[in-house]
Parts: sequence; C-alpha cells; structure tokens
Amino acid sequence: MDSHIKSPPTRRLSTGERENAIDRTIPLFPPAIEIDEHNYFDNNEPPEYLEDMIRGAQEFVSFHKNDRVVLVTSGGTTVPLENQTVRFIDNFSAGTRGATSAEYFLENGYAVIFLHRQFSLLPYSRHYSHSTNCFLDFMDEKDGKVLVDPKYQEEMLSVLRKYQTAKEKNLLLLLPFTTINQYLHTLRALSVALQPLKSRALFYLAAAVSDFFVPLHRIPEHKIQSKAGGNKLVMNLDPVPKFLNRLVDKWAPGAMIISFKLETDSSILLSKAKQALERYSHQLVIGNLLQTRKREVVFVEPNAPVLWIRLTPKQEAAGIDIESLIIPAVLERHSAWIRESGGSV
Ligand code: 9Z3
Repeated sequence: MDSHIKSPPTRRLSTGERENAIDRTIPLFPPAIEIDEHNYFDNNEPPEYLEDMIRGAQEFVSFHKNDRVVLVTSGGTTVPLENQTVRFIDNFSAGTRGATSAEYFLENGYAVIFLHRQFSLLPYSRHYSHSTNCFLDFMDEKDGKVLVDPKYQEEMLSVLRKYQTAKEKNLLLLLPFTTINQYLHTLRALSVALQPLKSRALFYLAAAVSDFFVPLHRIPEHKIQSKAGGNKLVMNLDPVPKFLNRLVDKWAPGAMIISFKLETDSSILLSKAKQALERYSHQLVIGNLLQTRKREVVFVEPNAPVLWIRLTPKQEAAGIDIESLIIPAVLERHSAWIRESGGSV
C-alpha cells in the first residue's frame, strides 16, 4: 500500500494539504493472486447467512438454466471500524446505476441477480422509495380508502406491471450486502453458483467497492473510545485485494465480465479504464466520472475504438435514463460473446 501513497507528509495531515492525499495517477494495485485469495478469505470470515443465500442462488440458476442471467452489483460497500459496528466508512453510491440497469436487463429478457447494498435503490421501487416525495405523497384518500393519487396512476401502473411480471416469472433475485467483506464473500460464492450457465452468465459490476479496509484481526470488538490515543483517531487501512482477475480466470471462467471504472478527474479516466482492461483481461470496462455519470459513459474494450455513450440535452431534459442506451449496447456484446463461445444466442 505504501508504494501507492506519496512520500510521508512534511506537514501535519490536519492542514489538509492536497499533496498528502492518495495519488490517483499512479498505477493500480497489483491484481490478486491465489495466495492473496487464500489470505483474504481464510482470514476474513464469511457472513453467517452465506450458505442459505447461495442455496437460493443455485435454485434460481437452475430455474433459469436455459436463460441469460446477469449478476448486477449495486450500491456502496461499507468498511466497519468496529466489530460491534457503531462507525464505518461509506461512499456516495445510492445504487441508481445498478437498479436502473437491472430494469432494462429484465425488459430485455434477462433473469437478474441483484447483489445490492441493503436499503439502497431497488429495481422498480426506486421510482418511489428514495424520491424527494415521501411515498405517502403518491397516495390519496377517497371514501375512507387509500388510493394512488390520480396524477401518478398511469406511470405507477406501468411500473407495477413490470414489477409483477418480474416476480411472477421468478426473474429477479434480490440479495443484500452491507460490508466490503460480505460483498466479496458473496460475489465469489455467486460466481461459482453461476458457472453452469457458462457464457450465458453476465457480470455487471456497478457497485462502488471500497479500495481500503480494516482486516478482521485489526478490528476492535467494541466501540472505539474517544480518549484512546489522545484526540485523534488514526486509521490504518489495508488495500482491498483486487479480485477481478480471480473472477475472470477462476471464479467465473466462460462468463462475460463488465466492470465499471469511476474517477473524478477526467484527464485520467480513459487511461485508468484501459489499464483495468489490460490488467484483468475481461470483456468491457465502462468508465464514468462522478460528476457526469448520469449523462455519459465510455466503453473501453479489447480491439475496438473507445465508444462514448451520451444522452443528448433533449433526452436528459426528458428524463431518459442513460441505462436505456447502455443496456442495448451491452446486450449486443453479450450476444457476440455467447456466439464466439460456441453457444446459441
Ligand atoms: C460505478 O462506476 C457506478 O457507475 C457508480 C454509480 C458507482 C458511479 P450511482 O450508484 O453511481 O448510480 O450513484 N461503479 C464502479 C465503482 C468502482 O468501485 N469501481 C472500481 C474502481 O473504480 C473498480 S471495481 O476502481
């Protein structure tokens, strides 16, 4: 980790000097190798519920054994600072990309495993759950009965029908995580559960995954006391192993894998996305900037020019989701992947 941080600060960190921050222009952490996988998974316990969750996923996969199944990851992972967790590090992601993409995958005939941060946005309910309106604002009362306000009827009916179809056809499996550790254990176990689908399995990794964490052996059991170490809380975080190459080579061989690359500095987005593609040898990196993620993304893939997908100002003003443009482009590539892998589309 040290090699990824600039030289020790000459001034106190509390002055907030920018040069003391992590340098995002230097190369990525090395990808994880087998020993890193053992080290991580042997020393950071799986969540108690994992086996039940995996049984559910296996049933879902066998129900959809002839279908295309996408694993969408969504929302941010937390990094607990205490085992009995009072405090944790989090990130900004509300899960909009994941939840919206899941809807378009469902509309295009995919079965969706939605591995999401608990209480983040969910497909379909997202239209009402985290809006600036309270959900009660969508309601009305008539003759002592609660109804949907007439002005929301049409749209809500269309959302409701899509949601019910997904439920009736068993097309959507919702699996939650909260911490980075739960996320990693679940991702690995789900990848194995998806193996029977071969090239019909698609990984769409939109979750905002922590780069740093506190390993289990260093997490204090109880709430950190304010008097410990004087007035400052000094945190010592390890890098989260980069498991994408393990996913590509070992956990999900044959599946199509799409990762997202998030940056805030536009001058490094493309080079970082290209580096990720070279490093992990998967099929597609979708790059996006925090500031513009809802209106433009860039596809970086092997042997092809980069492709920007953008909403026009008119589409943006009309409230069109950029995911309605991303998913058809992903679908085309997944069809090609299945064909090239010798499967029938
Ligand atoms: C993304 O880049 C997603 O598109 C967003 C979606 C998190 C920006 P929202 O939830 O945001 O719709 O508000 N996800 C990937 C982020 C990530 O952690 N990528 C890693 C990295 O950039 C690689 S796996 O290093």
